[in-house]
Amino acid sequence: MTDTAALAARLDTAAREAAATTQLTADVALAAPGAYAVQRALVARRLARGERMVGVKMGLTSRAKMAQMGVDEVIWGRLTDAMWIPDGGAVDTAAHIHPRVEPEVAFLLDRTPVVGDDFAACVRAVAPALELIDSRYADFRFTLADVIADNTSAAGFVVGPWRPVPDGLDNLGVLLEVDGEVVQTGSTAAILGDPRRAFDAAVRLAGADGITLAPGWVVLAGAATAAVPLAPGSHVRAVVEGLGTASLTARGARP
Ligand code: 0L1
Ligand code: MG
Repeated sequence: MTDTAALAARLDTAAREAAATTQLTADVALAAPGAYAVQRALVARRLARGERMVGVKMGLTSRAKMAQMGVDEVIWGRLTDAMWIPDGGAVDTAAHIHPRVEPEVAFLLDRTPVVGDDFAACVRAVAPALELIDSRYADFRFTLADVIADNTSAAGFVVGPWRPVPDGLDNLGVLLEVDGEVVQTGSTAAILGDPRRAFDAAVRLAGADGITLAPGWVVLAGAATAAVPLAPGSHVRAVVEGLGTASLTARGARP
């Protein structure tokens, strides 16, 4: 039988000590339902330490990432207040194993949605965002079950200024800049064809796991480009056409 609590403790320790662990699936048979149970137990440990849930994130939302993992369904993870980095704030790279950043779009919920609810009726605002991901597995290598258990690599997120949702969200240009240089370009179309679909997926998948999405919560829709490593001393900015920017600085001496 899978020892969910022990697997969650192993991932929690890896995150807290910024020391990679081996893939859980190297030791136990794990499929998606069991992996989500580990994720639940993992985040429960954070909540027991005083953190609180502030939203959910969608992962593997681009065709490229899905193909890389050999799946055709998105995955999701839990966001807590301790993961929320103020816009323009600092991240301690030494507190992470091999952090990466990716540009995203964030939604602010106005009310609790149920499956089939209309996006416009449930979402109060949209913002440019950055997600900080950090796999707790060595070499950033994992199976689908491993990454689900690891809270889909969630480590932190930045939300830029909220603004009312514009009419078209499905093809906004996205830039990821490091130290003022554009290192990735993309489009919000890379997020499930339209980031609003990430909202539907969040309602469906988190709801199936018993999560009630609450007013004021954030839904991180997914990445619009590949993630890039976060180097100490660097300044990273996401620019989303018509929405604005979100940024962070990585603390630490430049290599
Ligand atoms: O947010 C994401 O799309 C990450 C999902 C997990 C895969 C990865 O860590 O790249
Ligand atoms: Mg992401």
